Amino acid sequence: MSIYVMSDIHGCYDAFLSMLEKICFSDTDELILAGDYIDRGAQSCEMLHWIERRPSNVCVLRGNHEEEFAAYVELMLLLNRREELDTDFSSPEEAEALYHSVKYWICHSMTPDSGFGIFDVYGTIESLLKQKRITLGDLCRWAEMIRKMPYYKKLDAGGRTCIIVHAGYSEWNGKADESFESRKQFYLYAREESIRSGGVKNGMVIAGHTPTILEDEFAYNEGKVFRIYDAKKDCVFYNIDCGCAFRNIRPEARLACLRLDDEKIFYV
Ligand SMILES: [Mn+2]
Repeated sequence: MSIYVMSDIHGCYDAFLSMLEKICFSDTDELILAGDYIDRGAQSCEMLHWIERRPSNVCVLRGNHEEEFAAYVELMLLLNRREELDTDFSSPEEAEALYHSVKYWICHSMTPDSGFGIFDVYGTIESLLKQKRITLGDLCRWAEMIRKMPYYKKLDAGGRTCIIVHAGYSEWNGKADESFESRKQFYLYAREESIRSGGVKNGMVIAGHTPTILEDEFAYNEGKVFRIYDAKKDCVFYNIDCGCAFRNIRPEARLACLRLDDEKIFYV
């Protein structure tokens, strides 16, 4: 009976399945996934289907890529309503037509600084529509599933208060960090601020979001899990995003899994 944590699978469904096999994940174990299941890798659809049918001992947290996916679906629904397009929720063709209307709308009526200028940045929705023939009904169901994903999970790990979150966590009231508008933003987007401004007293923060293959980032660790202890805060910080979606261009990139019980790390 163990607790495992993974993050930033980014459409690497095969690697994810290999990891479950490697750790011999069973019904008596618990798995916490710290977000970013989609985009970059080729198997976003497989990940969405797996999450939808996940067993009850798997906890799925929200990543910035899920948050953005749900916002894109919201944008499609907004245009569908506003222009009275009356898209059939069970038709792949009509979902694709709506997608192109949104793209056109974005290009022609929105200015980049209006804040709406971005849509389907990674082309994930487009490939789901074209290659997997998904419908607007599927997209809405997944957006709904995302809205139910919590931002973080708190548990006790060997006497430490352990927070698992996509990017960063701070205990302080108000803003976690000056450069973030809200706490939600910090949970989803913090990078080195996660360690600089975040943390839990007598605790542990396990996050992903910033691949440890990026030389310019604080958490750079040649594609291995990054761990640092801050004595002042008495907090252990983990970055477990080892950049698996970059495997084709970076041989050191891989998927990592942390077993909380003994802090053992597995790689595939
Ligand atoms: Mn992320």
